[in-house]
Amino acid sequence: MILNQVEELASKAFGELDKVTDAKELEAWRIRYLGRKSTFIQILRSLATLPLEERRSVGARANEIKEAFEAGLAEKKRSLEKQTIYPLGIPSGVAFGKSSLVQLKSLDVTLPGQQVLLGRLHPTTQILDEICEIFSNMGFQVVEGPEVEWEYYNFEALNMPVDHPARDMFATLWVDFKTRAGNRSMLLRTHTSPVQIRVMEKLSPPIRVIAPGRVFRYEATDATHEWMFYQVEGLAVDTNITLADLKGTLFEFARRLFGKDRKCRFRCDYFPFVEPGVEVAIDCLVCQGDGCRLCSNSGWIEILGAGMVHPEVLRRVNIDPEVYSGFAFGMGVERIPILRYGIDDIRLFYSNDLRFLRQF
Ligand code: FA5
Repeated sequence: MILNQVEELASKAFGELDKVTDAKELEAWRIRYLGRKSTFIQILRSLATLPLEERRSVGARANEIKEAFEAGLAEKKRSLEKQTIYPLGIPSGVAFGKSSLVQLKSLDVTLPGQQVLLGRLHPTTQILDEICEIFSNMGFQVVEGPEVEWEYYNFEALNMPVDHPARDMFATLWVDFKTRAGNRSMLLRTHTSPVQIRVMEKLSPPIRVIAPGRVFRYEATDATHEWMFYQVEGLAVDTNITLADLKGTLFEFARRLFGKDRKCRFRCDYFPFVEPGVEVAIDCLVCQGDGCRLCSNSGWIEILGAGMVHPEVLRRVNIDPEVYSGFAFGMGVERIPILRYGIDDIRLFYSNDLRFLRQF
């Protein structure tokens, strides 16, 4: 008799639980079936007065039903929470399915959104893009060469045979690699000039290229010297190319990059693969030419080496120096943002300090 009453109550309760649609209705259901004064709990309490046999069988079933009520209550609570409507916006960490979104009745669009942090290009990449654009607009084509290079391209083809003292200008990181072909050695290129040779081997004049890329030197670092840095090589070969073309090209480049007010200095320099050779420097922005740690108190920062391609270099790649002439330059890329923004140490570029990198 009591057992029938309990079963009827249970099927009624589960039917009602299915129809519950919000937290308020759920609480009312809990009080109706699990509250202290509810019929079901009263029945549970009255079991104590039943004879032992009946108490055992009815008691076991009634406890099963009570556990099922509690599990159903918890499950319903969870499913209602997933569909909660947030009148003041969606708190962070709450994931919404499509159906839940449809149920959103109001959303406060005036609340501040979550900030999305964007990555940015490294300052070196930014300046490389700018340099390439300036030279592209002057009619230069952008090419690339390998970072691990043959000794031949890095030195010999550039007029620096073994034991040439000028090799000391380029402290070299050698790659321990012997080829089956014999004794040819490899190295991490010390400058981008080997790309000149690779280009002239493949193309015939007129040639106008720039070659950006990383270079490596086995040397101590300081405020203006890194062991790994970027260079942009430039090469133009044609009939009647003169030093005036080199000067005009580089002055125009400096004007476009730094503005017309920056001073630009041309001085003689020596590189075995050009004749004559020059060095170009820009007045130091940190001290405005007065002298500081960055410019080693000279007031100038050297940004590139350049010159007229040596006839011997042209001959080696089967370009007749009696017919053609050319100019070449190689600039240090990091020195440019150093000058433009007054950065006082090149080592900041590759030390991965976000406080520095985020400023660009
Ligand atoms: C060269 O590397 C020559 N290949 C340049 C050249 C090309 C001359 C074509 C003639 C014709 P140099 O070692 O001076 O030259 O380097 C060129 C530029 O790279 C320098 O002016 C400087 O801006 C930059 N540079 C040189 N060494 C370092 C270094 N350790 N760290 C950062 N930048 C450097």
